[in-house]
Amino acid sequence: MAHPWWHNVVVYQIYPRSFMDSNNDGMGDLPGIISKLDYLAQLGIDVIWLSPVFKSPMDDNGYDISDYEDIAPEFGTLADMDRLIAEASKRSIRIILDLVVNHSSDEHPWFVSARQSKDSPYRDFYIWRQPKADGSPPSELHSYFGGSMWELDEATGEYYLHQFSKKQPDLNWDNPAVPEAVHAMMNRWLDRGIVGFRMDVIDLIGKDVDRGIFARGPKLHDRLQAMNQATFGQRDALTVGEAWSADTEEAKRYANPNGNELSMVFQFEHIVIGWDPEHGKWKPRPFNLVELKQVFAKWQTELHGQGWNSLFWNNHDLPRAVSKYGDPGHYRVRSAKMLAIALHLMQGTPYIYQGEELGMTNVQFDSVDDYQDIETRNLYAERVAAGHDAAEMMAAIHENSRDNARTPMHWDASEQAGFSQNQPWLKVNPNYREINVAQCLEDPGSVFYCYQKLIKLRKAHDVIVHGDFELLLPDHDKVFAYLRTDPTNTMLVCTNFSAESVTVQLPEPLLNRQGECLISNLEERTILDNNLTLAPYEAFVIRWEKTPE
Ligand code: TEU
Ligand code: CA
Repeated sequence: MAHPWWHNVVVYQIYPRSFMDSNNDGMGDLPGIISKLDYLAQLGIDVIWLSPVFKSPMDDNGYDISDYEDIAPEFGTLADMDRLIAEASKRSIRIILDLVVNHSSDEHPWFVSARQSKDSPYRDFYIWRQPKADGSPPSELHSYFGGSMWELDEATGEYYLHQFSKKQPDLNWDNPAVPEAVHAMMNRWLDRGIVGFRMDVIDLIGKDVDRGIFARGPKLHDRLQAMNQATFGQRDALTVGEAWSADTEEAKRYANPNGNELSMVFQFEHIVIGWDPEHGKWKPRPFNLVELKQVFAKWQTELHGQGWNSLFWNNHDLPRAVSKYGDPGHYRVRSAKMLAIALHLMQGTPYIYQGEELGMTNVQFDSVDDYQDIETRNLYAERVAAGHDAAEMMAAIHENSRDNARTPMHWDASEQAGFSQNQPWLKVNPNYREINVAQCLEDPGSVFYCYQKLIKLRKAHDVIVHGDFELLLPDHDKVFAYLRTDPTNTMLVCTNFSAESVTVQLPEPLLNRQGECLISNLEERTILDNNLTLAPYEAFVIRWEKTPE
């Protein structure tokens, strides 16, 4: 049976404003990305997911699009985009774009027209409701970026809905003209040579506002099936939907192997278990490995053969993995490699977020004014005004602000990390002199070469792509170990998520058999004793031919 091409690829996410600045205006851009394609080819990735590069007032760094058909001038031109597609293709790298169609910018011509009059042909592209009798918003809903989800439009006297900032009005997917316009736009980009989309908050497009249903709305899957049929369905695309609301049952609908919706979704269960149920990311919970393993094992086993997983620790909204789950101080390199090994050898398509392959860390700016992210700034102001402790809020920002991921990429040890000759839009992380691409490329023991090897292993060993998954030692609070098996291979992945040495007992059939060490972050291991002692943050992988009885 032929498997889709995206089963054995690795995707690399680029956040364009922070990747590489070619013209020294302090902002990353498309020519900057083109200049680093050889680096990405050396890493070995197959696909680039480009965060939004479209025209935008940049209220949410491009997740507020004012023209889906054109490139933001700070990032370049359509000609640069064509050149990026062509140059990437020469290196066998394909591009997927970020599709942000739950909302547009309030500066999109559709919204500009819509707010001019209730009779505008675009009025119904957005979601308008009458104020309550006392003039207050139609409901109490709270936006993700602070304040009400409803904004009063003075001119026409109605409120419009925005789940994110008030400069991101939600599109009205109940109006058939909206999907029609979106599908046509998607097809134009596919015709231009991109191979798919990462779909921003796609689980929100089926919403039923008056019944208070936002995620997983009643029309969601119909709309995705219609989109699939009208656009990428015939094109052998890679599509990945961002779906914070997805559980495994839901993910099996999105990523059904018959292919009538999406290739896969980003689910976030492994992320939100690290947050407080009430205060969310602003009150992080201590990391609990047993819980994390349960979540991974559930997704691995339930989607096996019935869907497809995406594998990620990081993206542009999340803290750096080595800071969250590893030890960025004493064991930065070793724990970053351990995390890469633990993640990449599960079943699914791995995503690497720029800088993760260097073991880049979180940043701690002293002042909230050094943060640029709209969510961080708004929520800090809102929560401190509501009486939350400012110091506690700063600590939460240090742990979970989206700007942890967004500081400029570290290319070398020169001023501004080689990202720009000028002051970047967001300050660089001061640790760039030790952690950067130039250093990694010189050091055979760097995090970079571990990622490079993991990508190569995926191409060489089908058991990584298609093998069964079995969690070992489920109750161990420091060790994450699992088996991948197929009719001819057994692969053991064994990782220590702690700064202590730990001794474990692995199942009898694995002991004393000579195998091949596929990868490790300390010395090679080819055989297992009765009592296996793992060093702090040690990770290794052994493969045996034939399944043990
Ligand atoms: O993210 C969805 C989202 O809900 C984020 O706001 C994120 O969950 C938040 O940080 C949690 O506290 C997507 C994009 O990835 C994000 O960058 C955008 O800001 C957002 O949609 C709106 O387009
Ligand atoms: Ca620039």
